[in-house]
Order: sequence, then C-alpha cells, then structure tokens
Amino acid sequence: MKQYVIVGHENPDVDSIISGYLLEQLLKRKGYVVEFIIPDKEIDRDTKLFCQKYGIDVTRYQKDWVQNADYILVDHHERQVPGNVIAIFDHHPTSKKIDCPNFLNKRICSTAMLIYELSPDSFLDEEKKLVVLANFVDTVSFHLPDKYRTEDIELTKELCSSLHLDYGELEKEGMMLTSLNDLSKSYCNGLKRYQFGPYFVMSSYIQVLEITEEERDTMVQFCQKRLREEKADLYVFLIVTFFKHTTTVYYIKENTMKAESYSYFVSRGSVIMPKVESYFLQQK
Ligand SMILES: [Mn+2]
Repeated sequence: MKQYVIVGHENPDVDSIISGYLLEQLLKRKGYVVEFIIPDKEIDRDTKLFCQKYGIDVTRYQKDWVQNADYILVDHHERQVPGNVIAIFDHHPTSKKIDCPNFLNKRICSTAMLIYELSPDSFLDEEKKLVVLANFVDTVSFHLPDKYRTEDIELTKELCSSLHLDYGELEKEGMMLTSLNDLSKSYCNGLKRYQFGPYFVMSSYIQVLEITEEERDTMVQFCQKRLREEKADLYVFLIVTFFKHTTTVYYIKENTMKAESYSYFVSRGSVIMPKVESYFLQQK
C-alpha cells in the first residue's frame, strides 16, 4: 500500500502544525497509510509551547524526510520535497501556476479550517478545538482582515458554542499576548539573532493589549543593555498593541535609538527584517 507523507512549511507555525496533524488523523480514519512529519530541526519556542499546551507534542513529529514518498503539502505550496507532491491544501494566495493534481487553495482563516471543512463529522471535539485555535492564531484573533472570509468569525463562534468553549478566552490565547509581569523577561520574547554580512543584529517583539510609556521605556532600555552585552550592531524591538492597533519598531544601537510607528500590524519576519537586511547589505 502506498505511503503518504504530510509536511507543512519551513519554520512551521501553529496552523502549519495543527493542519498537518488534523489531515493525518483524517486520512488515517479513511484508511490511508500516512504520516505527518516536521523535518525542521528548530521550531519556534512559542509555537512549540502553544502546541504542547493543547496536546500536540511537536517533537514526536520531528523526523527526517522520507525519500521518494508521495507528499501532501499543508499551509504552503512551495517546499522542495524528496518525492512527488500529489496534493496541496493551502490558503496563501499565489499567482504562480501550480503543477499538482490536487491543489486546494482558497481564502480562509486557517488551513486547519480548510481541512476541517472537507469532512466536519470526521473530527473529535478536541480536534475541533485545535481548529478554533488555529483560526485565532493565524489571523491574530481576526485582526488581519486580508487573511479571512467574513463568515469565518461566525463559524468560529459556532464551533466554540457547540464545543462549550469560551470564545473570549481562546481569542485572547490566539493573540499570543506577551506577559508583562516581569519586564526583564518580557522584552526578549521571540528573540532572534541574525548575521547580515559582518553585522550582528538581534531582535525581539511583544504583543500586548496596551502598554504604558514607562513599561515601554524600561523594555527599550533592557534591549539596549542586551545589545551592549552581546556586542550587537543593532537591536530591533517590535511592540504590537491590539487596542490601538499599532506596531512600533525600535531600532536600537549602542548610543542611539530610532522609533517607527505603523497604524497596523507589521510582520517582523516578512516586512521588517528583510528591510534591515537590505540596509546592512548596502553598507558594505
Ligand atoms: Mn496558515
């Protein structure tokens, strides 16, 4: 019997992992021999903890590629795999021509939701809860309008009430809010280090409902202290506030600091760091 392998995108996020897991359960129930794998050696700490909290131990899926298998991609459409891609389930828009016999890609709040809608009756209650969580996390609790259909909020509410889940509580979970209880730890949430040519850059971000000026200043100082300790050339610190719907990016150097504000949510990985990278690469 043929073996199928499910794989999400590189550096998988919560939706990538949940949708891979759900598709594995669904296909197994339909009698297929199938395995969800995460070939990535590193997984983001927050993502790992979040999945763990809701019953998915990501380390169980961290496995090597299976050579010459038939692959099913979830939550993306472009990873190179050592075999044939026979199906794709995705919700990232593309104008590329995708050469795959089973390509399902539409605007929807999460790939987990896309998979759930294929066969709603096949899933257990705890799996439906994972769908709700993926919907929230992938849209930053429906704060990113480009990423969902209008009916997705209503459908998520209906799922919550049928499962007796507290919508508001999970909505908050989905924002993955950073605790501000101990600012000396809060400031380095999602800490990453980058090497751009000879330049060493550090970055972290926090996501909060709101923040006081004092808290903000304290954390910026922590960033600067850290930059000095690690002798970095730049520290990029992002503050996302949900109430005011803003992102402020701090570019911190040893003795200077520049802030940039946006009246929307800005992604570190796909917007800010590529800008920083091209800035440094021009410095040569
Ligand atoms: Mn997704």
